[in-house]
Amino acid sequence: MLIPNARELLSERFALLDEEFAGAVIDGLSRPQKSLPCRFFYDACGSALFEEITRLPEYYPTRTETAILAANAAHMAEGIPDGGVLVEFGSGSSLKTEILLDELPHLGAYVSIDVSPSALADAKQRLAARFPGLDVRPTLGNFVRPVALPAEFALRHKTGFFPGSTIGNQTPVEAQRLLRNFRAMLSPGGRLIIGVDLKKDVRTLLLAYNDAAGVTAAFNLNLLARINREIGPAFDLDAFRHEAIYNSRDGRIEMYLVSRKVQDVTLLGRRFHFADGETIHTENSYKYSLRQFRDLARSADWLPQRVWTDSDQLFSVHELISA
Ligand code: AVJ
Repeated sequence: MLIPNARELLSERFALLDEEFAGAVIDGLSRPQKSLPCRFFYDACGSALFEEITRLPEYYPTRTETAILAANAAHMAEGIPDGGVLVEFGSGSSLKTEILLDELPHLGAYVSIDVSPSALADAKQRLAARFPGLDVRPTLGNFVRPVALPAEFALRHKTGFFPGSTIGNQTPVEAQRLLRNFRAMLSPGGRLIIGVDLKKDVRTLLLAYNDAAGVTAAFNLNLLARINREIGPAFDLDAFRHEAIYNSRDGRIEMYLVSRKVQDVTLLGRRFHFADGETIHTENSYKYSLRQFRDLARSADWLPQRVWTDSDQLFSVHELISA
């Protein structure tokens, strides 16, 4: 007998809803350890909450990386030849990119890759005003899959830019695959400037993901709010709480939504049972030592070159070249 999977059922019966999101939610909630993919954090509401996180006193990564870029942009730009192409994976608002672009008056083109058409359009407009003459090529795509670059850039020298420690959301195996994809997209030759959050004292890490103002909690709970908005009213947000712990064995922050009571949640005609204290795993954020990340890069056929950090060794920006 043929049993259609959740995705097939959903796409036939609920043609109007975002089947990728709904399918992933049903899949994730059906597992013994319930989980939801962290890429779904970033709807309009979640993106605004993340912007707020980046300005929190406890959340050191964004301001530290921005300072590292500002202090070293001229050196980072050294490896980009005149007429070269800068390719950013998950470019969002392209704010950090401006720091590099300031040092690249002879850049051939800037290819911004993002899943959000509105973010791509807004960034292009702002960059066009600030860098007249810059050739901006917004490209719609998800960086976890290889994205086709404009054919005319096939033989041009390409430098990838992947700031924000977004690589930290991937398991080491996934991160290795992603780095290999980047290498293929940037060939022949190719260079990558990548931001990576560093291992550090557990207290600093925990505070960054358990802020006093509760913005990270709101960001995490927005996943349930988004399900309610886009798939159907299912979750009582007051019946779940945010939790972030540090798993020192795997070197990662883990975020969860914890059920505050025994409850059943019904979504698209399916019932999901929650025990009191049962968790939905929503995000991993891996932290690397300099050495660990350089080893990971080598395992993906990159050659680690320079690395820039802040004086407190909170965050790192690595320069890799294709092996
Ligand atoms: C955007 C993946 C780098 O892991 O620190 C911030 C996301 N989650 N607070 C991170 C996030 C909770 C962030 N990254």
